[in-house]
Amino acid sequence: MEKGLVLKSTGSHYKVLYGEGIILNCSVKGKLKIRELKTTNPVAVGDNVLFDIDKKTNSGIITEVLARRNYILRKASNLSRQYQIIASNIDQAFLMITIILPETQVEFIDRFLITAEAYRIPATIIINKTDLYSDAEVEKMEYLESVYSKIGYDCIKLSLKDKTGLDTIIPLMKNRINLISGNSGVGKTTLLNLIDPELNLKTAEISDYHKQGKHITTFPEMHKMPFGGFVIDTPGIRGFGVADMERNEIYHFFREIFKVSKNCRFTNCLHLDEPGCAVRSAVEHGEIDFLRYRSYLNIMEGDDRKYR
Ligand SMILES: Nc1nc2c(ncn2[C@@H]2O[C@H](COP(=O)(O)OP(=O)(O)OP(=O)(O)O)[C@@H](O)[C@H]2O)c(=O)[nH]1
Ligand SMILES: [Mg+2]
Ligand SMILES: [Zn+2]
Repeated sequence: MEKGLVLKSTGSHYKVLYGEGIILNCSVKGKLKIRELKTTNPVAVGDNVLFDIDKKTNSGIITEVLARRNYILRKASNLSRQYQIIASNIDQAFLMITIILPETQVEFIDRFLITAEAYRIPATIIINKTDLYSDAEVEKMEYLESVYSKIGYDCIKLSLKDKTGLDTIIPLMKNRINLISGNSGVGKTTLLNLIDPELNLKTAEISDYHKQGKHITTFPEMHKMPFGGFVIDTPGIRGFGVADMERNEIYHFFREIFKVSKNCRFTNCLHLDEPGCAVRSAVEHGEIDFLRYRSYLNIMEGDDRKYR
């Protein structure tokens, strides 16, 4: 029996790294030791697994997934209670956003951040394609930067075209397991190719007509970095169905809302229209940003059909 790290999962086949950098194709046969969580993918990128080597076919058979330190989940579909694990055992999550081409929605950012917050994964925002922005777009970028840095999320500005900002990101990624997420077309894979040109991963221009990415990366995949550590490139997602969260705990993961909520009149206040709500009053006084509060209301409404 060997122990390895899952680099890629297509749902039926897995790429596993073990020993002194050997990569082996693996599959799952028979019954896997099942965990408590109901997921559509029992083996995810980032999992540590035990496997047997089949000498005849030179492939592996995964027999057990070792306990996960953490994971990032999405709802598999609107109706089901099933979850999909995007990746596990992550040290740090980067959310790559763009102001235009494509335009990242604030609510998408917040859905990602609260998911990371719920699983205690430190999150950093990367704002890419700064070379494209007009004055108005720079203003919007700076607004978002001020909103998120005020509540404690680092924002790094990047232009992969001009190759500026990389020197800030690389030291943060060094010797860690990093996840990069974001809408299709923001430049996630382009970043990996710039860090390590030998990867030579597929990228594509965004569509002229829809101004959206073309969903080029189709499976999450972990890549070893030349400076030490790993980066998990993920398929662009349209949105994030908030997974595995009770309605009355959603506000716990909006840092600034949670902080102020201690002053609400009722301890079970949901910050909707209760009297004596300190959160609403902070929004009215501009201490909590209205866009963040709006994301909170939308998530509470539970309409996440457009966020998958
Ligand atoms: N102008 C400009 N274009 C960029 C920049 N970064 C990436 N691009 C372009 O954006 C397009 C999409 O980049 P990808 O790296 O394929 O995007 P992705 O996020 O991996 O997209 P998916 O795999 O579909 O999720 C490519 O044509 C890149 O060349 C940038 O900083 N400036
Ligand atoms: Mg990609
Ligand atoms: Zn309240």
